[in-house]
Amino acid sequence: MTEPRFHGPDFAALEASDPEIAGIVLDELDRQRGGLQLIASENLTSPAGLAAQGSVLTNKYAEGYPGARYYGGCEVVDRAETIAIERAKALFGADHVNVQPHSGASANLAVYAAFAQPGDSVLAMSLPHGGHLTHGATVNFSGRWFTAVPYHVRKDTELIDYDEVRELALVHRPRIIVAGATAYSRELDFAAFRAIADEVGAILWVDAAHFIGLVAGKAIPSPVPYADVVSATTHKVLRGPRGGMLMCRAEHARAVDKAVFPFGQGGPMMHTIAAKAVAFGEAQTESYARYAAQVVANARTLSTSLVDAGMRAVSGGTDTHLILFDLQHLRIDGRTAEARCAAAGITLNKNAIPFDPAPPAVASGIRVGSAAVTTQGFDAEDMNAVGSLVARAVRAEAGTADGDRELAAVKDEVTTLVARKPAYPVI
Ligand code: DSN
Repeated sequence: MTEPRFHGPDFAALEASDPEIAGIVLDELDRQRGGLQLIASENLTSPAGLAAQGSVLTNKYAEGYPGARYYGGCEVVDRAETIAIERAKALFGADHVNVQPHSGASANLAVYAAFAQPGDSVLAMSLPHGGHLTHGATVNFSGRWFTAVPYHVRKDTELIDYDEVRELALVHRPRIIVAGATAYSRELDFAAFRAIADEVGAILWVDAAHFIGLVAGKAIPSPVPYADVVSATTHKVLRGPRGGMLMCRAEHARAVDKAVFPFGQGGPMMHTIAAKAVAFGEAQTESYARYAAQVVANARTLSTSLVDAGMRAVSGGTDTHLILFDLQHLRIDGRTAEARCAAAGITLNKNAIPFDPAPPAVASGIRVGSAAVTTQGFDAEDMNAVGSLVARAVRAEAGTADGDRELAAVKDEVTTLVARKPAYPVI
C-alpha cells in the first residue's frame, strides 16, 4: 500500500498547536453559517479553492513570471500560474492575463503605473455616486498622485450620465477613462465608454471587480472586447480566493506585467494563484453559468420584495448581483439600518446613495447582494423571505421593548432559513 501524499496540514494540526486561532476560524465559520450574508462584495469560496489557498504553495518565492523567475525551484508553481492564466484567457477571451495582483486595489495601482504618469487626469465615477477609492478619491494614492475628474449619475434616472462623461472627456482630455463601480446596480454601456475614449484618445479601463463573476457565467455582457485593460477581483461573484487580476489587449501586455512586478509587488502569492486557477476552472462549468444567472434572478427578486416592503431601489432595480436602497423616506439612516440588521443576524452594509445629504459614516442607504446566499442554494422563495426579514429588521426600533422583541423574532427566522440551506454543508 502506498502512503497518502502529504498535501498540507489539516485543521486538527491548527487546533492542536494554536487553539486560540483555531477557535477564531471556527467562530467565523459559525458566523458565516449562522446568518444571512448580504454584503455585495462577498461570497463563499469553494472547499477546493480553500484547500489550494491553505497549501504549501504559500512557501514559495517566485518573483517574475512563469519560465522567467528570479528564484530557483519554481518549476512546480509555474504550472499553477500557467494554468490560471490559460483558464482565465479561455474564460474571458482575453489576449493577456496577469493573475499576480494581491488585491483589486493592487491591480488598480498597476493600471495607473502601466498607463499614466503622476499628474495625468483620470475620468472616473464619483465615489459618492458609486465609484471606488482607487478611482481618484483624495484619501487614496489615486487622488493624491493623479488629477481625478469625477462623472456622475443623472438625478432623474440615477443612471450614468453618458452625456456628462463625454463632455468632461472633451474638456479634460483624460489619459484614462474608468468604467466600473462598487455601488451601481445596472449594466455599463461599454460601447459608449469605448466611443468616448476613442474620441479623446484615452485608455479605456474597466474595473470589473464587482461583476466579473457574472461575466464569467455569461449572465451579463463582457467588457473584454471593448477595454484596453480590465481589472478585477477573484473573491466576489467569481467565488475564488481574495485577490486581484488584470486582463489587457496584447499590445499592453508588457506594460501591464511590468506594472504589477516589479513596480507594485514583489513575490506573488502562489497559493492564492493556485486557488484562482481552481476558481477559473469552476467558472468554466455549466453549473457555474446557472449559478451566475441565479445570482441576477435572486437580486431582482430581493429588489422587488424590498420595494414591495416600502423601500426605494436606487435606479429602480438591478441588472446585476447588487441593489442599493434609499431609506430616506422611512426616516432611517443607513448606519441604523445596518446595526438593526446585524442584531437580527443579517450582514449588509450602509452605503451612500447618489446625492446623499448624509455623511458617508451615516449614509442614507443600504447595499445588498445575492452572491453568497445564491451559493448556499437560495431560490426565489428564499429571496422573498430574505426581503421580508430585512424589511422587518430595518424597521424594528432597537432599544425599545417592541423593537428588541421583533429583532429577536427576525433572528430566529434567519436561523431557521439558513439552517435549511447552510453555507459549507460538507465541512
Ligand atoms: N470594498 C469593496 C466593496 O465592498 O465593494 C470594493 O473594494
